[in-house]
Parts: sequence; C-alpha cells; structure tokens
Amino acid sequence: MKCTVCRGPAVIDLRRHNSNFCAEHFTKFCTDQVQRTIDEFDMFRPGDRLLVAVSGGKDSLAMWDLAARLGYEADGLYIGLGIGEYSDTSADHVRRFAEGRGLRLVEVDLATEYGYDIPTGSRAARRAPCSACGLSKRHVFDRVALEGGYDALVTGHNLDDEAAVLFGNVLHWQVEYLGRQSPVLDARDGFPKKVKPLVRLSERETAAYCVITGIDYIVDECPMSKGNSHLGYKDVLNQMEQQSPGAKASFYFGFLRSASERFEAEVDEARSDLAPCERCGAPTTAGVCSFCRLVDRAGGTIPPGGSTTSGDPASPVAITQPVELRTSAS
Ligand code: Q46
Ligand code: ZN
Ligand code: ZN
Repeated sequence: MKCTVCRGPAVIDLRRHNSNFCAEHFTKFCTDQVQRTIDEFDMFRPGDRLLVAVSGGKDSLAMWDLAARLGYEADGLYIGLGIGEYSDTSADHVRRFAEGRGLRLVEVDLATEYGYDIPTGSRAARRAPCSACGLSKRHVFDRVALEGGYDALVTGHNLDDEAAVLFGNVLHWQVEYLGRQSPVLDARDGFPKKVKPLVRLSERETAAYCVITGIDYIVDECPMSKGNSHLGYKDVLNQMEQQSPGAKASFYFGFLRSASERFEAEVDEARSDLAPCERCGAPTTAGVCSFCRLVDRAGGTIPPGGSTTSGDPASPVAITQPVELRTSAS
C-alpha cells in the first residue's frame, strides 16, 4: 500500500476518499480537513481566543492539538465528573498533554464546586447518567466560555458522533434538535458560540491521528456509557459505511446542505421565550433552569454569585466563581 501523495509506504487507507497516506501526509490531510471546516463554516479566525472542551479522549485531545498546530490561541477546559478511576485517569492524560505542550488548562471539579458528582447526582436526580452528565457539562462549558470572554467554545465531536446524533434525531423526528445540528452555532441569547471543527474526520481517523502524532489519550470508554443509544446508531452507520464508503459523510453533509435550514424556525420558536434562570442566570425557558434543578435534587449547591450568562456574551467577564486555573505555560 503506497501513499497517494508521495508513493512512500502508507500507514492508513481511507476508503471514502479513495486514498492511502504515509504518516506525514495523513497528518497534513487531518490539518487540511480541519482548516477547511473552520473556514467553510466561519468558525473562528486567527487572533480569536478559543476554549477547547477536553475529556482526555482521542477526539478532544486531537482537537486541542490541531487548534494549537494550526496557530490558534486555544485553552483547554476539563470538567471533573467524579466517575471513579475513569475520571482520575482522564484528568492525568489531560494534565500531561497540557504540560507537555505548555498549554493553559482550566479545571472545574463538579464535587468541589457544586457538591455532587455524576454517579451519585444522576441516581439522586433519577436521570440517566449521560443525561445528567450532558446537562452538567453544557452548563459548565457555557459558563466558563462566557466568563472567560472566549470567542468560541470548541468541542471534539467527529463525523461519527454527528452522523449518529442526526440519525437519532431523524429516527425520532426531533425537529428542534435537527435545527441545531450545524457544526457552528453562533453566540446568542446568553449562549457562547459553539463549534465542531472535527466533523470532517471519522472516529478511526482521530484515533489514527493521535497514534501517529504521539498523543497519549485515555483508551478506556466511560463506564457509564453502556446502554447509550448513540452507540447503537454508530453500529448501524458503521455497517452502512462498510457496504458503502462515504455513506456517513453523505448523510451528514447532505443534511447540512439540503435540509438543515428547514428546521431553523423550530429553534427560533423554542428560543423565543428564553429568560435568565432565577438561580444561576443561565438562559432557560423555565423559571429555574434544568441544571439548577439537577443540582438541587442531587443535594449540591449553586455557588453564590450566580452566573454572568445573562450578560453580553461578547464582552469579557471576570471568572467570579472558584475555577481552578492550571497553567503550565508560566
Ligand atoms: S462521560 Fe458523561 Fe459521556 Fe460518561 S456519563 Fe455519559 S456523557 S458516557 S461523553
Ligand atoms: Zn506520503
Ligand atoms: Zn440555573
């Protein structure tokens, strides 16, 4: 197997691109795909300050690495979820990554800051772990991005993730979610700008990128992911991809091109009655947001001072809550 670019020995074949690459040209392929996505969707520009949500897994660390490699100013945000050994190990991977590259890492520990962790909190609140976890992460991502005055919150969702979410949303005709399927959501209504520059890379490609560039990521899956319906959707899509290389990309990008606009009205309608949460100030359609209700039921506390999320998302705001800052650059 030879590299399509230089004819040297190839280390990976990409059937949907009808190409094989050596290590050097595969790395270039990944950086080109990500830069193309950033430009095409106008995600961010040189000089913007980025906050990359990192879990210690392959996708988020690849994302942080690619953002830094492409010359963007990117800090990392790690949330301590309290999922036993998995969380301890993932935190180690993130810290080592940041220290090794001199990148700035912001850490928020749910137990320290809000008085609950995902296993006990989800049980007490009678929510599925991934539902309590997703809600908690979204709240903290938004808060730190706004309070830190970042221009965009960057996540490492890859093509497989986005195709699986789209598949689930189509299967259940979740029209409001279909309107939010774009890899870029502009800042509005008290939410920060959110972008997903990895949507042109598959899960296999982000894993290969990490191996080839020497990124030491946590290989173990989160022990609470069992039963997550997205894993089933990924299996179905992988079978289709096997039969027909490029099926996932055509499903996802075809939707963005031909159908996503048709669902935007549903999102506008859902956002029309957003108001600041009475407890934390985050935008909500209820008086008290679902995050604050989760924290209450989990027996935790909302730190005093609420949140600045009701302010102008474009203006930098001081971090008013006890966010631990680790910076290995200084
Ligand atoms: S960390 Fe949290 Fe994931 Fe674990 S509990 Fe579910 S959502 S699977 S990305
Ligand atoms: Zn090559
Ligand atoms: Zn709230």
